[in-house]
Amino acid sequence: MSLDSAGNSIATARALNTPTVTEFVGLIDLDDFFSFTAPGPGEVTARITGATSLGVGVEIIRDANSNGLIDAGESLGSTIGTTVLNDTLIGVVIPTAGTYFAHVVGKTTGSNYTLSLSVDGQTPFSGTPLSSIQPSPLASQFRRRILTKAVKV
Ligand SMILES: [Ca+2]
Ligand SMILES: [Ca+2]
Repeated sequence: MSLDSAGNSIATARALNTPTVTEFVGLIDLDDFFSFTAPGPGEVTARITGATSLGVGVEIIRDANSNGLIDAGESLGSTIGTTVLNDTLIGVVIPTAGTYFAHVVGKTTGSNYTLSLSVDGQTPFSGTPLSSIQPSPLASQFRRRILTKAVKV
């Protein structure tokens, strides 16, 4: 049994709640998928450090049609195929708030790696909960109801 903590597809992506994660890719597990939430439009930096073999790359994915597959145009930026040890992916444009995926790809020569993600230099994983940035439809309905009541009274 594998101790793989990050699934091999969008559907089994591991939700990141910290800006860095350390994992392994290699012959027994060539893909790791992580999901993260962007609070709004911006640019993502994805840095690989700690790799001990060449070819550990990362791509940022937006599953725009939510079908769990990486369709044409859904890879927003990639260092997959890199020949640089510990390559960094810079300036990946995030068009809108939402869930995005970081897909780490390894080679048959196994390697540990640490993935560090940031959005516009800010970490999306700490501070104010991202969900509070955009009020939910229920919350605004509730607010409208209170306002209506206040006007009537
Ligand atoms: Ca995996
Ligand atoms: Ca898709």
